Amino acid sequence: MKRVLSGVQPTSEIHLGNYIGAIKRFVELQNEMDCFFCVVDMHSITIPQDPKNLYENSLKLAALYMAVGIDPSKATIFLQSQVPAHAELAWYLQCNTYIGELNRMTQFKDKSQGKEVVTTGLYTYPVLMAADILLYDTHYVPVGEDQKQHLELCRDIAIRFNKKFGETFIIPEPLIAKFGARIMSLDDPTKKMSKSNENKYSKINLLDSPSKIKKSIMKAVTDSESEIRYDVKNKPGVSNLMTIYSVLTKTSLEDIEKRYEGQGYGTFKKDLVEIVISSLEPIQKKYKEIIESGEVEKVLKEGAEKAKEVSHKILTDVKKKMGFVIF
Ligand code: AQP
Repeated sequence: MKRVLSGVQPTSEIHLGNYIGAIKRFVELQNEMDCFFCVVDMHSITIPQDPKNLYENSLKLAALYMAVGIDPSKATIFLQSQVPAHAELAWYLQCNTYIGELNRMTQFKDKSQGKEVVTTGLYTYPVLMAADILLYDTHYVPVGEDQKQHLELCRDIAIRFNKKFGETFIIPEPLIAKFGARIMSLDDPTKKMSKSNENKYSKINLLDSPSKIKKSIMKAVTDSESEIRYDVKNKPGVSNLMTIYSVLTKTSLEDIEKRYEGQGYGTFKKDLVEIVISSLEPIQKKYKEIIESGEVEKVLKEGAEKAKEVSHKILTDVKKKMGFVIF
């Protein structure tokens, strides 16, 4: 059976971009493949985190994984920091990664820009991500479009390692959706919807209240026309809202265009508000039940055991190939 691994950072609330670009697809994949879904808490400390928030957000994200429909009896859910092999393999891989490669990472350039101090963790983050993936003999990695470059680096590192030390790693393939892999910010549709955007109306979080959802969508930047037409270049705001509409209702873009022909943005936005609220309502209800049940920690403990077992085999192989003494 082919294996899938992916992760989300527990940096703050999980938004619709994370959901449509990645997490929603995790649920579909769990029925077809052997899936490992990780809360990548170690990645999140590449930028400063308040310890209390990190703790709470990590458990919240695990509960959200389950609330969207990831079933712990089908897929392994775990915390990255509970499996020390991630950090260990990251070091071995760092010693096989070049500074020039990391210098080319656009996410590092974006996230470090204008900062007075930048940690080495932010710089080497893509190598830790490569370790996360390679540690599980992963075939497929479902991610949003923004992770494409990191996935390419992961593949380059794996190919180089295999050439140098002999066949060790499976070369993973990214699974990037043809549609919805880059949900844009509601306040600026030329930028991706992002956790770090300080404008709370730039995004819709999965646990947002109906009134916050309504306000965010009604305030969403569109254009000076009134036509509901999918045209990313000339109408990025409307096209982004249409993408969300289309993914959540499984309606084609052509059908949306027909449905709203001759109607203004107001009607379209009002309908979208209802669609988003009703799509998130069952997730929010399930989330509440999961939190109240107290089952999250049990799921994470069992997940970590399974993840340790699988990763230990690959890590041992890596160490042997590199010449480390193993008793
Ligand atoms: N806007 C997006 N559209 C589609 N997919 C997205 N992803 C992130 N933003 C979008 C995908 O969600 C998964 C988890 O993301 P993450 O938390 O690991 O990474 P991130 O890029 O740091 O998330 P944010 O929200 O964009 O945070 P900041 O503000 O730090 O930049 C990944 O598969 C990602 O591709």
